[in-house]
Amino acid sequence: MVMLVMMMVVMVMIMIMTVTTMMPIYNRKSKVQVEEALPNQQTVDYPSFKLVIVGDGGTGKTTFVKRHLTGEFEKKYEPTIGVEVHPLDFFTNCGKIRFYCWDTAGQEKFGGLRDGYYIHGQCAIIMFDVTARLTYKNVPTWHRDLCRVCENIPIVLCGNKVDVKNRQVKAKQVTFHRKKNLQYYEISAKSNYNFEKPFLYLARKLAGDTNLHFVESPALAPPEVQIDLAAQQQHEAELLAAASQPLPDDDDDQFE
Ligand SMILES: Nc1nc2c(ncn2[C@@H]2O[C@H](COP(=O)(O)OP(=O)(O)OP(=O)(O)O)[C@@H](O)[C@H]2O)c(=O)[nH]1
Ligand SMILES: [Mg+2]
Repeated sequence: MVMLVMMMVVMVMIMIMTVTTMMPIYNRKSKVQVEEALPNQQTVDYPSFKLVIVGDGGTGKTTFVKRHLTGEFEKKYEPTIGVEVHPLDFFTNCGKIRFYCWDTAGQEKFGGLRDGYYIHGQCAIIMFDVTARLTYKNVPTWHRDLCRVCENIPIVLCGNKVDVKNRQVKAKQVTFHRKKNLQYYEISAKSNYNFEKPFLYLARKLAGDTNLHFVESPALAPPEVQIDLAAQQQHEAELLAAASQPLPDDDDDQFE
């Protein structure tokens, strides 16, 4: 009898351990992080993920995040100090999903914790500015630092400000994502161009469902500028054509 009870206890313990292990590990980590970062915010009962946004100062990270959140375009450049966490909700055919966007400081002097902000990151956006070459040149460093802390997370590379006519980084010159197996999108926070694409890509990866789609558009701030769609389509076509070309050996070093 005693043996039977003991066996039952062991079995129940094994069952509890199995269920706990099978719970989405991402969510558990995320909840702890959220509670630490946002002590006064309620956590939600639908899937939520920590999204780390990195990239040089001035590339448009804060502007991008705020399109969704406040409907306000930050015209004056105010460098982020440390990190700001913004919860962004999206509606998918599989239900609601929340990204806790950790909008980090790009400027070294305002970086503070830096690596500390990446811990338990579940997905990431690396942003550069197509009008400033140096910001693309620095992408490998952001990627390396991020991957040291967060191994094997889905990452999107975003080239922002494609609304600007005189861009310095041409679409076909962007090759880093191909080397590191990242997704790349050309975006313009100012015109809302491709705003949803990075989030959709990450949501699909995190859900493991390539058919996941958004069923409702998030409320966005009205576009500040109209993008020249014809010109942009040309850039996208060049990007596509470049993708079928062999990768240059060390173009990141040569890119000036
Ligand atoms: N033309 C254009 N300007 C943009 C766009 N996105 C952001 N900007 C401008 O770029 C400047 C920097 O934007 P921020 O969003 O503060 O940059 P950040 O990456 O958060 O900078 P740090 O907080 O220092 O890391 C601001 O003056 C924005 O108005 C865009 O899509 N197009
Ligand atoms: Mg910022």
